[in-house]
Amino acid sequence: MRRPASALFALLVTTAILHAQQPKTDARFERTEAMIPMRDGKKLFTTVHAPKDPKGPVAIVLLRTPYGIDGRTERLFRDYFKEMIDDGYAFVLQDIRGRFKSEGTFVMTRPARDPKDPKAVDEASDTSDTIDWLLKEVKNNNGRVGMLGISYPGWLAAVAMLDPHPALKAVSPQASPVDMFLGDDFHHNGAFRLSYGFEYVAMMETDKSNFSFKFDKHDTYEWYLKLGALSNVNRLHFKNTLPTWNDFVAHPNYDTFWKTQSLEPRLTKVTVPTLNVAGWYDQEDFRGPLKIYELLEKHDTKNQNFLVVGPWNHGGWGGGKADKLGRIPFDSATGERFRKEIQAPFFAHYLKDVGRDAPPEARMFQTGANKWETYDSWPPKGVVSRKLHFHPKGKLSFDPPAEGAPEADEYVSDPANPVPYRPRPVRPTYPGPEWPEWMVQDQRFTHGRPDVLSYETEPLTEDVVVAGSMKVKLFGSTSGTDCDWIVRLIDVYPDDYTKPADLAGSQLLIAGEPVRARFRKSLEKPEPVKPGAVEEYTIDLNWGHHRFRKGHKIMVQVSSTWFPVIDRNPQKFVPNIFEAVDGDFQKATQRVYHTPKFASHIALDVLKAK
Ligand code: PG9
Repeated sequence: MRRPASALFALLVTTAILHAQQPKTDARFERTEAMIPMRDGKKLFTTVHAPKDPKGPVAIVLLRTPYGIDGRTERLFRDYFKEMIDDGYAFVLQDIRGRFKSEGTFVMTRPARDPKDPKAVDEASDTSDTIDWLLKEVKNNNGRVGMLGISYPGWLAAVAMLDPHPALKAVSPQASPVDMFLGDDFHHNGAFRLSYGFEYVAMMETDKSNFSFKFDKHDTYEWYLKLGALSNVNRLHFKNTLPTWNDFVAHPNYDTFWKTQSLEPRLTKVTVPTLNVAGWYDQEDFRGPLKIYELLEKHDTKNQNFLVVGPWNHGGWGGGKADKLGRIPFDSATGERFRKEIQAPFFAHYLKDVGRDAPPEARMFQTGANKWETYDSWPPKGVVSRKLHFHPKGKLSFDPPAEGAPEADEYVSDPANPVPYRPRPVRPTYPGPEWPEWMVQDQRFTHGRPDVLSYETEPLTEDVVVAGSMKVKLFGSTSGTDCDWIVRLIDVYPDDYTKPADLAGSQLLIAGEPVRARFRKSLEKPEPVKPGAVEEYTIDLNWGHHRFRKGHKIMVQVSSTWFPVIDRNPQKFVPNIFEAVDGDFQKATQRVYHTPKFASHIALDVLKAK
C-alpha cells in the first residue's frame, strides 16, 4: 500500500479523524469546550451545547459526571434530553474533578467541605463555581439552572441541591445513593456488596478513565470463591493502592466515616423543586432515591418534592422505550413516557414557565398490573399492614402459627458452596449484559437447594396489592457466632401463564435484602451471637408497589449466602470481616422459627380491595 505523499493529505486525514472523534450532539446545537476554573485553581472540562436558533432566553441544564462526557454526549442528546430539546435549553456537561479531562483528584462520593474553610472544595462548591461561570458566559440565558442525572450524576445533583447556588431552580436526582453503609452500592444493612464494590472501585480508581478489571475466569462466582477471604484482595490484587477499598477495610462498621458522608442527616429542607426518580428493579441505588423523597417530604411545606418510581433497572428510564426488562413486558413504553410526560414538563415548569403542569405528588408504576398510578401521598393513605406467617412444610399464610407444630426449619450454610445471586456463569458486572437485569431473572435456580428455605402461599383467591412497606421479622438461630440472613420476596406465576410472555411457573423477585447477625443490635458496635440462641431480626425490604394476582402464589425464600453480590460471612465472629483469613470460614446450621412466640413473618402494606 502506498503511503499518502502530501502533507496536505495528511492534514486532511488528521482533521477528518479529529472531526470523527468530536462527540456528535444534535445538529440544532453549537458545541463549545471550556476548562472552567474552580475556587482552588483547578479547572474542570466542560462542554456547552447552546441552541443555534433560540426562540428566546435559554435556561441552563447541567449534568456532571465521573464517567466521561465525550463518550456520553451523543447518547444523552439522542435519548435522555430528547424530549427537552425543543423547550429552549443550553445543555452543559462536565467531567468532575480528577476524572477524564478534568484536573484535580477524584474522591469517591467526596464528603461535604468544611464551611469555615473558604478554600475547601466539594462537589457542591464545584457546581456553584461552574454555575457562576455559566451565568456569565452562556449567551442569552434566563438566569435559571436545572440539574439532573442518574446514579453518580444523580448524587452530584443531590449534593448540589443540598447546598444550592441561588440560580439552581430545579433538580432531579435520579437513583442517587444516600448512605453507602445502609443501602445502595457498597453495603446493604452493613453487609458488603462484594462484586459491585470490588469491580466499581477497580473501574474508578485504577486510572482516570473507566478501567475494567481483567478476570481470569469466565464465571466470577468461581473467581471470587477462589479469591477466598477479603484480606486476599489487597494482598493479591489492589496492593493497598485503591483508596476506597482501603476505606472499606478501615471502616467495617457504621462509624463517622460513613455517617459524615451520608446525605440522610442533611435532608432537612426542600431547597429547590425536586423530582426524585427510582426503579423497582434497580440493582444499584434503590434505597437512596426513596430516602431522599421520604426525608424531604417531612419538610415539604410548599409541595415541591415529588416521586416517580417505574419498572426500571438502574437508569432504565434514561434511554430507549423501557417497554420490557429481561423477559418481563410492561405493556407500554415506560421510559419514553417518563421522559416526555414527567421529566420534560418538570423542567419546563420550573425553568421556563412555559405553562406545563408541575408533577403530581407520586407517580408509581404498579408492577404485576403494568399500570401507572397517581397518589397524593406515598405510601398512599388507607393501606393496611397484613402479616404472612411462615409455617412448617414451606407454607406461608395470613394465619398465625399454631401451638404444637414443628418449631423450626433448618439448613446448613456452607461458605465453600454459597448460594449464587444469579444463575451461573456470573459474568463481570461491566459491561453486562446480565448485571443490569439480574433482578428480573427467574429465581427457580435457587429453589430447592438444601441451603435455601422456601415458604409459599396457596394460589391467591384474590389480588393482593402491596403499596408501601415490606418488612420481614425473622426469628433465627445459628450454630456459629455470626451469620447472614438473606430474605427474598417472590411472585410465583401460575404454571399455565404463557401470555403475554412465557412466564409459566416463573419466580419473579419483588425484593431481597441481607442482614448480618453481628449488627442485629447495633451497626456501630457489632456483637457475636450465642450459638443456638433464638434472635429476632428485622429485614426491611424497602417500599414496593406490586400486584400479586389471583392464581399466583407469594413466596419468601431464606438463605445465608448470596454470592458474590454479598461477601460471605465467616459464620464465626471476627472483629473485621475485611481482615478475616481463609481459615475463619466455617459451616453453620441455621434454624428459622415459626411458633406463636417466635412467629417469623413478612408484613406487607396492602391496599384495601377495591
Ligand atoms: N451506582 C453507581 C455509583 C453511584 C455513586 C457512587 C458509586 C457508584 C453509578 O451507577 O453511578
